[in-house]
Amino acid sequence: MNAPVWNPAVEFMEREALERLQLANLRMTVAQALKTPFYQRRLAEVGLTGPEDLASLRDLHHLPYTTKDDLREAYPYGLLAVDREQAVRLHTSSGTTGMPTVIYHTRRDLDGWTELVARCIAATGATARDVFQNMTNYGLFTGGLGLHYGAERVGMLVIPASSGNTSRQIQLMKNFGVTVVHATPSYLLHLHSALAAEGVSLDQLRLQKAFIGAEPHSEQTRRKIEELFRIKAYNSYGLSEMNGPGVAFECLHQTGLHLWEDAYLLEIIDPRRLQPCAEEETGEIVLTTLQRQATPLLRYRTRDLSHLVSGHCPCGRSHRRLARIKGRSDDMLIINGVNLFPSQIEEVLMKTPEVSTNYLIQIEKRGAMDRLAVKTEIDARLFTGNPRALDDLRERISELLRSAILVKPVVELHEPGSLPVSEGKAKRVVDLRPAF
Ligand code: DLL
Repeated sequence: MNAPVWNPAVEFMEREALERLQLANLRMTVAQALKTPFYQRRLAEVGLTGPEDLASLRDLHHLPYTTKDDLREAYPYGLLAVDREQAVRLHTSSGTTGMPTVIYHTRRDLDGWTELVARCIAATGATARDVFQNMTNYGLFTGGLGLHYGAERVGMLVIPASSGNTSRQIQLMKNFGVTVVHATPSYLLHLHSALAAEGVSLDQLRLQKAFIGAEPHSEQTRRKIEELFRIKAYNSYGLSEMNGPGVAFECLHQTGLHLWEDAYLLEIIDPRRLQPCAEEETGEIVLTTLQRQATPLLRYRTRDLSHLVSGHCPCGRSHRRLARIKGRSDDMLIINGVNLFPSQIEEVLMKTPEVSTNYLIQIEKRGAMDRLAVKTEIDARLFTGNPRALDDLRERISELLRSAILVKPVVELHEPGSLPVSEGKAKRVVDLRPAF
């Protein structure tokens, strides 16, 4: 063992024992799911009458998938598997892309979630000696309360700052000697660009670590955050349907995100054929809850794309690792017939030294053709009145993008602070093409 750890018995469990535990928990989950009319119907359709029909983990493939649309249809109470009195909290999705979805928790569910988040935090080496500022929204969004209770369980001094009010965030960090923060990567980049205006230098802060997640970001963005703040930034993956944060997290070694396999059964499938992907092949993450009472979910299709990292992590944990999320199967862009992901554009931008911290991708229809514009803020010092230098930079970025995504975009260079900023998840793509 070469790592700080919260629950060694589970985190270093031998694979065989872990799989036995998964099977027992899967059976419990199916029994629990059968308490909802939704799953009674779904499981009857595939001829499954009870948990005893699952002889091994391989039988998972007989279970039906669950989709976001299923959750929407079951809204508000259709997937509640316990008596209303046993549920003590609910979280809903924002509903910005349609009807909201809801997840209920019993006391035991909340305790289990808190333990998972505590595990994640401890795996990065954070301890009760740390002062932790949680910069994500407290409320229905799971990043606020999820991290909050996990951090308290670790024993950190928690500052529940919530999102927004950048000037206050910076003052809190400075006044309380904050050592660890939690935020979306886009917000942290924004916060860095606000430090100077607040008259605060890095030397006045005690920051050592950031937990970043809730939105796709590239390795280059992580490095940029690490360099700008001179800290370590750990990737955190989760989704409201699987509690929220605490599903998968990087440990000290930053070699992929350990997915807690005692709590979630992981599959990676080809989203078209609905068949398992080969080892290390990129596909859609499908998750089954293994410990939840109030809202058990079977084979939930996350739409998130990733692949498994092969080999063993030096930390010694037996829980497998997901590679950084590449994007969502539904945020793939098709530009004049070429498929690409916004993350490919971000990767190029963030390794271009002149580019600062904010960018926006805009797509429009021009006649029959799609027009891709990449708007990016650059270092203020480059606006020297020499248009030639800016033209060269614009052309260089455009060419770098063309070789990465096979489409040559129109690149626009903007001064820092001129593109819209979000306090939570960044909205990086504006698609103005008419919907058919
Ligand atoms: O974003 C939960 C969360 C809060 C995770 C705080 C991490 C930190 P939702 O609002 O339901 O829940 O959004 C979930 O966000 O399906 C992914 O598409 C995306 N996402 C979350 N974490 C990452 C990440 C929370 N580390 C959706 N990298 C997921 C890339 C991420 N995408």
